[in-house]
Amino acid sequence: MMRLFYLCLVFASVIGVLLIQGAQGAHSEAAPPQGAASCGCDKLRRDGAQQHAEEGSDSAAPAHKYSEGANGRPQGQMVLIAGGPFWMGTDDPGIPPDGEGPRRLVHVDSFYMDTQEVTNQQFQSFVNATGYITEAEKFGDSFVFEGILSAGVKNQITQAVAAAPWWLPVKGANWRCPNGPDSDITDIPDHPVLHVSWADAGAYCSWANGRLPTEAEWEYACRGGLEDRLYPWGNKLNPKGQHYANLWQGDFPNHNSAEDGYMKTSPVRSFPANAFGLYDMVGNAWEWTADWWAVHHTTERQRNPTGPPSGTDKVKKGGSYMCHKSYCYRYRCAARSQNTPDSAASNLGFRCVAEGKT
Ligand SMILES: *[C@@H]1O[C@H](CO)[C@@H](O)[C@H](O)[C@H]1NC(C)=O
Ligand SMILES: [Ca+2]
Ligand SMILES: [Ca+2]
Repeated sequence: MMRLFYLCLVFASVIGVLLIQGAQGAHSEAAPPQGAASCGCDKLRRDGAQQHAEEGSDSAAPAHKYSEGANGRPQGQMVLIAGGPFWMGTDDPGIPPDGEGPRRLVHVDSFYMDTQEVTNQQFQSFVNATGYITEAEKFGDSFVFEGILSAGVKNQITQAVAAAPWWLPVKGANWRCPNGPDSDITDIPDHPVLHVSWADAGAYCSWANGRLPTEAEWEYACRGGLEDRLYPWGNKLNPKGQHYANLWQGDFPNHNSAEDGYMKTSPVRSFPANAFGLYDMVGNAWEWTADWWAVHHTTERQRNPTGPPSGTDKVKKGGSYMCHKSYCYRYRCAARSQNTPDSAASNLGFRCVAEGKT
């Protein structure tokens, strides 16, 4: 415990500032009014993000490297998701510029899926076994929601992202220190791992004999067999007054009433599973998918679609504990958002899938 905490504090000596290049770039046009993109951290771009994207071979490397010697999955549980056709997307989009529509018929083959978001403890097992170093650790910083930073850390940061001022670039924030350098994961082993880039997530899944889900697989799984419903459990956000996901209640970003019991992330499986036995498909942490981002989709019937062949951003699904309807109505199965693959933040995690029976 002491050692882990020490590791976090080593980085705390200097709280730095990231220059956010291109924060007003291509995303702005796609973003809905009143900063609706905000809690999705899609305004966040690393300095030189473009350069990174072009070094494609770099980010692909870890997956291969760590797939060797993979020896079964730690702790986690997968369920078989029986394949079939489903209606992907919606003709009644909550956030039209996100490309939630049109509603289109898609078939996915059977696959196994983690019932839960990958946890800190699971990621620790991976790192213990492989010595993997995440991109945020290499960069030396990551984005943390200001509402979960300590005053000490917050006071030393002078620059935020203009379009989303509640995101602060924090030196020393990474999966081991998710709320900033004076935090650590010792007390939250069963919370979703955060501050993992797309390549980090892929490396973990590969090590665990899996891969990231396609957006179609993820959405099929989210819907849990229900047709034309907003959420994994139906159309009412809080059936019988119960909370079914870790979201934001109150006035974002200033007041989080935590009516659902959690100000930040919750332990995985804290809310009811959907009909497929999957927990936290919406809320808690956003989840990376394998697909590149695009907002125009064919209406032709598709089988196992994998998204566009290339792009600059990856699709993430499900929303997070920071999502409130007023700013980020993205805790719906059809909703989607995007980040550059090298992004990392205090509300972004993942789960893995594996090939199903053939
Ligand atoms: C990782 O390694 C550390 C140090 O050997 C050990 O204390 C810890 O229990 C390991 N964690 C997991 C999840 O394997
Ligand atoms: Ca909450
Ligand atoms: Ca989630």
